[in-house]
Amino acid sequence: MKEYPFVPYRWNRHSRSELARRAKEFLQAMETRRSVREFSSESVPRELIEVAVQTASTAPSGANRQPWKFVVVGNPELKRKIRVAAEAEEKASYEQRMPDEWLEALAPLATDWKKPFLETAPWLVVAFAEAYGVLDDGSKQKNYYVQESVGIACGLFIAALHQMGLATLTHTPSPMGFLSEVLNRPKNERPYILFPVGYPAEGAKVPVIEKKSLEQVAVWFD
Ligand code: IYR
Repeated sequence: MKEYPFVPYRWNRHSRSELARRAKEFLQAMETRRSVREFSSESVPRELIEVAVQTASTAPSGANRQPWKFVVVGNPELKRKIRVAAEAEEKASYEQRMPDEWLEALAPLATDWKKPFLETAPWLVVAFAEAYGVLDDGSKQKNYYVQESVGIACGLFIAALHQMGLATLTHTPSPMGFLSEVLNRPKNERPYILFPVGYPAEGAKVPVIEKKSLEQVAVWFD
């Protein structure tokens, strides 16, 4: 059997009080995050998006395959193309495909098929999931737990953006196949989530909605 190298795991031990302080500090920071649908057109340095993608890419993944690709679009013509294609799909969804039950569920968010943020936000970051890997010789390599892995990476991406003070939205135009075409992605990559990224617009509003309480989301056997 081949032996693979291991190194000691480096981590910091904190006192009980410091653990509690850090835990609450992070919770409080994340509690202020909201999905934003009104963006400022103010530019955002590319380096900040790079850091967010690097943070996302620290995510654990099945067999460490890191089956994600973050396609970052700042080009105005490409953003317009994406908006036009997304709105065409969304119009058909809202007006024909989504059942009443779904439309009612979305009512508190006041969303509709119009997606101006796809042009206003300085960056669109499209996360793609690699259904399988492609090796240098062109052969396919199996990936594992792709949905879970990319979901975790996207969660870290959202947290990174929020932590640095930028806003985003987990936008999932449906169906998303047009993103593969517009962005010229290979067959093994499937569009997963489209994130507009930028500063919130001056006076941006968000719907009044609530997160479930700890009691609602946790079950204990201690
Ligand atoms: N993709 C549509 C509809 C939509 C669906 C869900 I579920 C949401 O939480 C929000 C919107 C849109 O982006 O408008």
